Amino acid sequence: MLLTGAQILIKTLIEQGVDTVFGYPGGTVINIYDELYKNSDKIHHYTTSHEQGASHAADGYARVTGKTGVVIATSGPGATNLVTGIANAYLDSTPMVAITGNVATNMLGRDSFQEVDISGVTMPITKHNYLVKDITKLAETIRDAFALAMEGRPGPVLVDITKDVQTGKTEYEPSPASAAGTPPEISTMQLNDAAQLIREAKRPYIYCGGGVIASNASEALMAFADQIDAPVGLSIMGLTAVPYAHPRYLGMVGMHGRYGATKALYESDLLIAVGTRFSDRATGNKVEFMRDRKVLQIDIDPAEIGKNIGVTSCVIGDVKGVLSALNALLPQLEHKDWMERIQYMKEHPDNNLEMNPMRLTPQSVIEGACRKNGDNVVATDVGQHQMWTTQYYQFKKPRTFVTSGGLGAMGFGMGAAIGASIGAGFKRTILFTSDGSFHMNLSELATAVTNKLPLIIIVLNNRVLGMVRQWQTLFFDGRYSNTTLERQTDFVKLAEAFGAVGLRAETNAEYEKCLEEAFGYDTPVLIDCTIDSDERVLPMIPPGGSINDIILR
Ligand SMILES: Cc1ncc(C[n+]2csc(CCOP(=O)(O)OP(=O)(O)O)c2C)c(N)n1
Repeated sequence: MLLTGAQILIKTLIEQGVDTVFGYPGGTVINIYDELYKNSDKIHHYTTSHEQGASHAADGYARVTGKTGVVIATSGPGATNLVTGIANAYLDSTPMVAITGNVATNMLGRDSFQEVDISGVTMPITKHNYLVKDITKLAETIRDAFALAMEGRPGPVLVDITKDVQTGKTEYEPSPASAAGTPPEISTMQLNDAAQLIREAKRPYIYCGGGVIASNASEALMAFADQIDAPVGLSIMGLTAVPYAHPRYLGMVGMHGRYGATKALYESDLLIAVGTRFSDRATGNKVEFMRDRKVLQIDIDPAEIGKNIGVTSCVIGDVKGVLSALNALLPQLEHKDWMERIQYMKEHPDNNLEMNPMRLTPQSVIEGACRKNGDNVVATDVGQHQMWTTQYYQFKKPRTFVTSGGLGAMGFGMGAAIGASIGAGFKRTILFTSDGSFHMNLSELATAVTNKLPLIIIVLNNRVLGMVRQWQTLFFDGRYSNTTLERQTDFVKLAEAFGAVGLRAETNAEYEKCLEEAFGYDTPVLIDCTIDSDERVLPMIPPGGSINDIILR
């Protein structure tokens, strides 16, 4: 079959099972968009307000579905607008294929109109990227890109396709979807060593990250925790791997983690790290973090072993496979005293937040929405509201929390919530955001309205860049440099201007009424919640600190 490059691209996307893409048109992808138009019964394209929003939407879609998210952008500014989304996917290990157009091959490298060397720009933030200059390589490149995005530790792959490749013609041979690469074989020696360490441990502690979710290993993890009789603390990316209500759940570890989760980690004698990369936000002072405990690291990515934390032992492999193998190898273990101590730490967290119950507090905002939302999807932006969500939202199922964990990109939320809602089958999705983050990509409200998405956007409006302000309060003697923006934006009117419903709450009673109303709509609703500018996220371990430095009040 003789087809154009643009036709081959769409055919190969359909081969890969892609039925949803996010993006924004432009001159160097106009041929691709023409083919999308002709194939709109097979692939639904969502046009966002900005390419950054499209890249975050592809990310949110991938996290909720477990499939690879796809985003398309034109050359030059379209491509560079994807960079934050690609970096975000890289740091949070989200499978993504980003497709960009570029100028014709004979115009490359000449500073042509809208030309940017996007493969060069994204080299450090992709698993791999391709510049396709030869049409005969196009189909196999797309297939490789999908295989690579999912293989081993997932991540983003970029394919930059020159204009002449899109318009040229070549033979196309259909092919089945790329097979998900077989995970590396698990070493029996490593398994035996790990089992030995676990048997010897008196106070084992499981610390799990996003790898557990990526590997769909939630059930295997809970079975493992039961079998070795250990509690589970989580990184931000690991949240949802264990339900909030599970007796072994301790919550998030680290700078803004739960007190009990971090304290118990420090009291453990064996830390079993599962699918996590030991981000500095989680570990704080690495010397203190390591003191007096052995570390067993389980990860599919060999490059992660010992990268941030020296380990006693490791097992390289798909997390689900490793946990099941360990379960088969180990007897039922019991750590009665340790688990009693854990229970005590969980029930006696010295972290009473000084929130005034007469006002609308972050806790009441998040818990109120949680009570209503059941087990639907939650997205956040970045800042204090993100951390309050990790603390108070009672997640029930994996793949229901979409947040910018590694990059911490303000502006992530709107795009991510859109992609997540679409991925979950147009399901109700709550976005917790704040005035700073929301200002960054609020134009995506238009996308949500156009597509009639059942989003509830809850703005924890403290009228400041809260998280930075909190640092200024604690470490800069209250010199609030540029965190009090004094913007006059009326979020209710703004929502209405975009065609969404806008509601406002200043008290708990008003908030309850707003929630009641919001859950009655199946189109976007924004609730502007007034909270105090000085609310803090506590506990907090200062950067580079340890449990000894924890701030509780
Ligand atoms: C794109 C981007 N720019 C700057 C920052 C640095 N930063 C981290 S948190 C924060 C404040 C966030 O303010 P807001 O969105 O209002 O949330 P709040 O902390 O008030 O809940 C800033 C500026 C960032 N994370 N991302």
